[in-house]
Amino acid sequence: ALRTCIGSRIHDGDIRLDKIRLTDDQIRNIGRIHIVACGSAWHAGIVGKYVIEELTRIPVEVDLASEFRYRRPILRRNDLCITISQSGETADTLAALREAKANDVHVLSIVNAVGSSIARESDDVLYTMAGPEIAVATTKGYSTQLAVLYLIALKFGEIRQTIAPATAAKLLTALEALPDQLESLFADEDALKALAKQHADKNNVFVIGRGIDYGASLESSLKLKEISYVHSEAYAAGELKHGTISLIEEGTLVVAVATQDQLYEKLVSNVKEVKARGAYVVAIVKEGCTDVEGVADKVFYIPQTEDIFTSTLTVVPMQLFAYYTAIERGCDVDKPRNLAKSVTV
Ligand code: F1P
Repeated sequence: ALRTCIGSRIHDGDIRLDKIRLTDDQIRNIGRIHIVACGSAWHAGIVGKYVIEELTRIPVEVDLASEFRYRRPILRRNDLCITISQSGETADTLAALREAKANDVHVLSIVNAVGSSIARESDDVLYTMAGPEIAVATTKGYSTQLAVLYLIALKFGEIRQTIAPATAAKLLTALEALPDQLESLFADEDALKALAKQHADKNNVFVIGRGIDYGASLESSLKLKEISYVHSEAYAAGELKHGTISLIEEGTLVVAVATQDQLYEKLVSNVKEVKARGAYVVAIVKEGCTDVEGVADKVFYIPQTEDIFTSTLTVVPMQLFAYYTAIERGCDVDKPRNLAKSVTV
């Protein structure tokens, strides 16, 4: 799915965002972007905020659709609203879209279901092309939503000249490498299965990260809740000392995501803090960051990529971990309790 989503949009080094109606002038004049979504799509939006702000310098707000629609958001004509929805039928996201349109704001939607309500009512649609057989708990839907957000950020960055051509070319190459890199992560499947078996009785899991890694932590944590019914919380690692650290005790499982070069050392200090309180720490880092081996109990490596694209890779070990934890705990991963494929009311 990721290969189709990315590959079909890049031709000879140029990104084709299908036939979006936003003109280059409109893109240059965007004042603010509002990303609005629910669940995993909202988590994709949080990562998207970091990437879009980094590459385009457009300020981005990310809202839960269920909050946005009721809070009289401040919307201006040169703003852009990006809604994200796999099903294209989520009631709150649809209502948020209508709120944006009622304020004359252009709506660009990232949707999987062709012809869905959100797709039909949006000014522009970019399809994720993840296929019709989507699971209730999103996995490839999330990866492809991220990919479309990266493509938007790169394209807008080129148009607004906030990224140099050489940087854009380097990022494009990294983007095109992601599908193969994602596939390579399945080499760790057995190790993740064993880890899930070892920790299947844990009822509290914390996932910590900084920056983009915090965004990926939110999605990783949600997968554990959705399919394995394990209470799990994601925290921006810098928040630990503001109270959360009290929850860490002997044997608490903490997953530390540390893929951002500039934040890596800080995250390693956080790992030391939770280790000192007895946590069992699983670290997810980029290849080559081997010094964490002496600090964490278990380390998983993701291939080298640009810092802004790591979330595509870091969630995969956590999705597999959630999957095997669910199986160990006897949960039906295909029919998570109380969860609907699309929330239309
Ligand atoms: C949003 C969402 C999904 C979740 C579940 C319930 O759906 O929260 O992320 O996995 O299916 O709905 P959508 O707007 O992306 O279709």
